[in-house]
Amino acid sequence: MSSITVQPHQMLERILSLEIVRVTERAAVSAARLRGRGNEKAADQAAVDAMRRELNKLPIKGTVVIGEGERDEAPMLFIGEEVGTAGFQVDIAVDPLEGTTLCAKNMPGAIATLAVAESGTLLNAPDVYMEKIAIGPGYPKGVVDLDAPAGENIASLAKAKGVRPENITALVLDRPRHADVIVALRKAGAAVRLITDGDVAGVIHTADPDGTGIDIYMGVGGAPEGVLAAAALRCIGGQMQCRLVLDTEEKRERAGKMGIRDPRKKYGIEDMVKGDCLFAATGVTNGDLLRGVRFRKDVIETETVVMRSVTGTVRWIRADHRQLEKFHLD
Ligand code: VTB
Repeated sequence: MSSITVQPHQMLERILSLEIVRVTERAAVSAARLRGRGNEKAADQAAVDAMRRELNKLPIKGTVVIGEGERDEAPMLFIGEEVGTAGFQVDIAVDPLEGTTLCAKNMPGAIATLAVAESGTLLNAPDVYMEKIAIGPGYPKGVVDLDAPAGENIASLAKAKGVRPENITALVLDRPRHADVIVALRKAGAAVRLITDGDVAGVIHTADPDGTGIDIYMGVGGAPEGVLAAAALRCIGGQMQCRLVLDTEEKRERAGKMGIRDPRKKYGIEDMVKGDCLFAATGVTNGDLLRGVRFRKDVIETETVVMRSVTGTVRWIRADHRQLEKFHLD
């Protein structure tokens, strides 16, 4: 007889790692119907509705800690909303449509994503900006630092990788606020790849530099997206440091209400995701990470990545959905 006993909550967690795939799949299909229609709100709402419906079928007692906004302003999947039928208590971070603009313009990189973790272990981040730096696995701890100049980070990353700075590529959101950092990165010799949106996938790209060509992610993006990306890196490895941008009294107060005592705190992955977690993302539009939803005559195809931190397993799931009537109800 095997001496290994699997606790009920561990078993549930294993089962959930496949169950949450359905959740992001359905959100992605609903959003994908609205690709290229120029209506960000409608696409987002479709993804939110589908994700909520699917989350409410899961055997969990889930609390949304990263969601679509505060209770008053967001009709669904608001922070504090309870989802699921009952059972093991979990924190849930959702971004039903990460890259609403990408979807509305039918540009690459929109995804439907979520993370699940044991109750009380995900950072309750307000919807503010967050400074971020991330690299993939296999480097000594502390090789890059959020507070070091961009040039220094590139030099030490190149050294650790055993290449010249010219062989390092940094991914940065294309925003005016990043003008200085882009200049500094190029001055240090690095190539800069710019994205218009989608820094959850952007951070994940650093985990596979050979496949994606991205060695490092740097810049200021959304805090909710930061927590989701941290959950992914917790599963696949890598380093990430972040700091909330709490530059007004109002934001500091909001953060305070969410339990944030030190507004200048530098968060590592383990500070944002304190325990084991699951992460899933399904492609909405085609992207480097995931293929977008394809509507064929009799089949809807989806592609999903699902990760589990306990084992570090990463599954790539291509699904053919045949009961189209079900999907047409969305
Ligand atoms: C990023 C990006 C997101 O928000 O987090 C960005 O990854 C940050 O906000 O896809 P700004 O757009 O204000 O710069 C998104 O673009 C989505 O809202």
